[in-house]
Amino acid sequence: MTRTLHVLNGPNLDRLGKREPEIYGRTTLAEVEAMCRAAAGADAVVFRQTNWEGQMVEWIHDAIDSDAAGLVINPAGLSFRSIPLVDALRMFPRPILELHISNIHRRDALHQHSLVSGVATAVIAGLGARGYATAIRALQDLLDDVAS
Ligand code: DHK
Repeated sequence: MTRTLHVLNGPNLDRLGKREPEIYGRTTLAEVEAMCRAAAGADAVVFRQTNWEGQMVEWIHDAIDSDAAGLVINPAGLSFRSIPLVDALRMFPRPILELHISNIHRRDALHQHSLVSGVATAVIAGLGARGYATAIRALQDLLDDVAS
């Protein structure tokens, strides 16, 4: 059976490629999506980005209701303040890979404490855009472990 992995991206990630390239690099979100699909291989990928907290919550509900096999989420700025996002993720019954392009632990105090990390299965930060492919492969490894 084909597994479906959801890759959700939060506020301002639609600006990747031109947004603070010294922090986020020059890879665009379209290129990130292509990387995710290539890394996923036979697994299907639902790839989404929103600047709206409520939309992100709705997409997590959709991942739950559509029986998504796993979730990669870059919550971006929502990481540090969104209780609704944390509450929604707590309902997701499968592995959650939290991803940050930058190493948030080396950044200013505002960007260091992710609330999402408290509900994520694992966290990847600081690998740049290639971290998305790493996250997809890590998610697949976790799912393969559960299946075997
Ligand atoms: C992206 C953002 O937009 C910031 O709010 C986070 C994250 C870091 C990233 O590195 O992908 O702090």
